[in-house]
Amino acid sequence: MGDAFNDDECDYLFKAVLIGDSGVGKSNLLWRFSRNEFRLDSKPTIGVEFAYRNIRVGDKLIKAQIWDTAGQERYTHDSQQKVKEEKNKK
Ligand SMILES: Nc1nc2c(ncn2[C@@H]2O[C@H](COP(=O)(O)OP(=O)(O)O)[C@@H](O)[C@H]2O)c(=O)[nH]1
Ligand SMILES: [Mg+2]
Repeated sequence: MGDAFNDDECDYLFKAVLIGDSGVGKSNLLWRFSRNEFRLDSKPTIGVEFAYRNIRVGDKLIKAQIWDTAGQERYTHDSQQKVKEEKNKK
């Protein structure tokens, strides 16, 4: 979905993390946003997953990188680690 362009070409890169209790619809929100899909039988997210969507606003190219986390407490540490790792990359 959205226009195809790579990291170097985009004017802005936005990173957002979805957090919330398990089963509230975070993964479906992300699927709808990135692929325009809805899943009735979605499985719990393990750890962290992410998706991109490229959006053109006026003459600016925006890359939205959305992180989806698992709501369960036992994955919280993993999620925080992944987010930290990703932050350090840029
Ligand atoms: N009817 C309805 N069901 C939804 C909606 N969003 C999510 N669900 C359902 O709620 C359940 C949990 O959704 P999921 O996206 O996996 O939640 P997550 O655990 O927060 O990622 C799934 O069975 C989805 O199909 C919605 O807007 N409407
Ligand atoms: Mg999920």
